[in-house]
Amino acid sequence: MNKKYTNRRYLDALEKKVLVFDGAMGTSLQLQNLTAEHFGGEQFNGCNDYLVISYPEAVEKVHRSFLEVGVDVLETDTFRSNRITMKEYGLQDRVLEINETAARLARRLADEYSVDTYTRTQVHTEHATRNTQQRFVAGSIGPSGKLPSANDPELSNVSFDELADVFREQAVGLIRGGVDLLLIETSQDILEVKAAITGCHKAFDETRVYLPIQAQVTLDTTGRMLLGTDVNAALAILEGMGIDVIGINCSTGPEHMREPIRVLGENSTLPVSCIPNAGLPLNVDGQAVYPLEPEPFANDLYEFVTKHGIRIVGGCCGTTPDHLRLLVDKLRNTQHATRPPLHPTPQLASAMSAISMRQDPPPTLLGERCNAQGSRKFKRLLLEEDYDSILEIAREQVEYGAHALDISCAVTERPDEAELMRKVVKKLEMGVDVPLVIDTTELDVLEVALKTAPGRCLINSTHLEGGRAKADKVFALVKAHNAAVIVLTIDESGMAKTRDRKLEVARRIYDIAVNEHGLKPEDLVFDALTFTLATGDPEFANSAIETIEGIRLIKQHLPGVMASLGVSNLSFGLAPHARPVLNSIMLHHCVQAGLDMAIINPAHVTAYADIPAAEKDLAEDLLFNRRPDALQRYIEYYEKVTPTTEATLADPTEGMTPEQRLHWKIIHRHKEGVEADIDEIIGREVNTYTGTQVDRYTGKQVDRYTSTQVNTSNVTTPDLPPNSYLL
Ligand code: THG
Repeated sequence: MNKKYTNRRYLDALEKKVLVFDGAMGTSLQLQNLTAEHFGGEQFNGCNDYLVISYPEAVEKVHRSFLEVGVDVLETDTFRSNRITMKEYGLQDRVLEINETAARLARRLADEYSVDTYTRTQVHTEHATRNTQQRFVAGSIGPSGKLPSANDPELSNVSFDELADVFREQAVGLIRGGVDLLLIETSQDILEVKAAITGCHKAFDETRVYLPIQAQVTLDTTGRMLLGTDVNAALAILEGMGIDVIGINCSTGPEHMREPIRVLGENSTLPVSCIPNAGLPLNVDGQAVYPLEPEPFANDLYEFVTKHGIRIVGGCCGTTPDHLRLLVDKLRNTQHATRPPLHPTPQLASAMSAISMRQDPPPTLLGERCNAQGSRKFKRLLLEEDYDSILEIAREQVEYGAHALDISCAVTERPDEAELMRKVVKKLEMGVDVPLVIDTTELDVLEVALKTAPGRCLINSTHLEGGRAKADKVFALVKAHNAAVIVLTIDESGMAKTRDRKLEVARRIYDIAVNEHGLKPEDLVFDALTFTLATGDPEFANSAIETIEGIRLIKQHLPGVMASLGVSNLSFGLAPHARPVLNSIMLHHCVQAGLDMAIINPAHVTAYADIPAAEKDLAEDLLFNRRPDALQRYIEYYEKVTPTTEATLADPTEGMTPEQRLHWKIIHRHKEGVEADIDEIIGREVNTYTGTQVDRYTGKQVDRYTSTQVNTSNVTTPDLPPNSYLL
């Protein structure tokens, strides 16, 4: 579905040339040595945004200084003109007026200069060429000063809806004043960016004026936003939110933006903008001084355009008309680098970082233990509201290899699932660096989760059991919040049991989601569902086969979509120690058929190659319904095997030497503790003089011939195919 724009002049111009934004407003106003009188009195002193009302000449002067050097886009002087920030000056009820006034001012000047080039050409040359430079106005929307995803009670005491409404109001003022685009900039908290985008969309619906949105985050010198979000995560979270340009601005000079700009240039399907400061500020007598000269500033941005395909550049704090003049001159007649069309792999994101939804090798493991219906322990902790211990379960899942975490807070004892979900999501988003899978059947719970999670979530799940009304609501939420969604193959006549029915239901839901709601096939993850094989009910004896083949059909016939499965359902009812092998074997065959994701306890996943042949045969007999007594034989086998206790399951590397442990972690892809193991191994420096090793941490001498020595012959390499984890 193509977006409809009331005014797409900015986007059209962007197709033709690199666009240059103006330079600093704040530092340029400072140079004018304005007094309290200019600001309209002591109570507004220092409120740059109020100048558009109290002394617009000052703002006009800055705008003109940049138009004169040839920039394409003016930013309105409204960076702080939202209700929350303006409250500091008691101006919270004049937000609409300030934004509209600022936008009108910039609009008038931009229009004046749009024809100016033409007139001057006529005056100064004999053969006037029509060379009109269009000038645009970007409505500047800076942060509110709140940090909705932080833990700080004061800074985060604002809801997503409140924030969205604050930005809606500002956007309405800017739209009324005639801006060409809305610019969300200098964002510190990715959740606030989502709220701001949501607010802009609301403003479009309210004014019936639909404009492009450019969203820019601010990264520190380490490449992260204030609360830790890196640029890959920002891209994954924002790209599908209905914005038109993504970029970075402020905080550093261009030199520190090189790496994130390369990442955006290579991975963003949207045009990318880059608006740096004139270097990192120096503190000179308590004043911020921006030291980067025009030449290196313009050179770096020129490189970003020609090397990384950046389409929009400009200047933030400390940049002067001289910086912008040089930039405009350097970019005259310069084309941005083009790149082959991107086929990005779909991503999920935590608040910090992004992961591919298709892990290589597959599958993406969605840890199942944070589920009040699937774990007695989690349920107890939830009822006790022991969020620290819940975080521990989550971390443990991640340590065992979970790439994302399935979260379900439905408990019959409590009516407030939404509030429990909000608290768990908030705790986990800041406590574990993996994306969240929101497992709920309730729309209100889903909405709360999406408004609390800074990351890009996967929703679990929707289906057509009660018709399509509810699925329509879920897809609308998916679209509005740029989530991905698991879709179960269930329709009005129940859970699809055969491979063909599974495909049929999947096709129908695909059509609704993609063709009617405008979701991308990559946003959909089909769950072909499986029944337990533990009942021995002949009706379900082929259900694993139908599920495996259903996955194959769905992946074949619906290009772009992914497939997931709640694997443990298969072994419900079997003795706990009999379940992991059956689950692991099922997982292997599903992955062969095209499964991308598995909801499973990662601690219980065993690589196919590590399962003894006898157990493999027993499990496959049952899975593929190869003999009538398969279930009985499977159960009997595990009755004879002593159950492994949870304690030993809890640490499969217990008792291993550091080398064995490292090897185990590498083949099982557990990155946690790998560095410590390596340090421990290489840390035993060999003292050549005495011929003994000294442990780097304890300083103790280690006998070379005890079991703790480096002895690679201890490490056996199982016979595994390349890239093998589960295959
Ligand atoms: N598809 C999708 N989502 C799902 C499922 C699915 N979500 C829920 C479930 N199925 C997957 N999650 C679990 C979680 C736990 C168990 C099974 C599936 C489980 N728990 C043990 C039990 O109940 O016996 C352990 C109980 C305990 O520790 O107290 O088996 O299919 N999309």
